[in-house]
Amino acid sequence: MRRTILASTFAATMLLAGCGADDTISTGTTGTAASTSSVAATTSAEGETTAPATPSPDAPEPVSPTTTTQAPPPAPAQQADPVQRTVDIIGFEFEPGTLTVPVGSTITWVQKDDSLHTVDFTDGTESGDLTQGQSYSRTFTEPGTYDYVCFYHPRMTATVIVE
Ligand SMILES: [Cu+2]
Repeated sequence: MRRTILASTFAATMLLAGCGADDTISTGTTGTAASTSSVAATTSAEGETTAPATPSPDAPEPVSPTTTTQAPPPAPAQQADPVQRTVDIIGFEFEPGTLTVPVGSTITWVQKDDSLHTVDFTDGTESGDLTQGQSYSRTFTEPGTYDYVCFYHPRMTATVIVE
């Protein structure tokens, strides 16, 4: 292609040169240069199609200056603070029927019925007779489930859960 252009241009130049006109020869030379430049530009554009730059995948990891810091020792099992709770004995029921408290808590039963009631635990702890207005307290120092019943009214059952 390029050689053909040059050859034909050369031939044309020679033909024009044969005419003996200097101006014509100069024009032919300029045309040849333009064609060559155009071909060179195209080749250069194709050669510059290089792969796009990719970001570096191996970025350095941040270095922590406090790698020697030790974790604090594990805190001892956190026990909830003991509380004071009240259970009403009213309407031939313990209210609430189930009460959950932390270890060390104290529960007070308040007898509000016009009848005799007791708080008798299955572990043997008993309140004795409670008349209206009397109360009975027990402190629970060990976790567990404490069922109790009224001595006079076996249907009156309830539970204390100590955690
Ligand atoms: Cu009772």
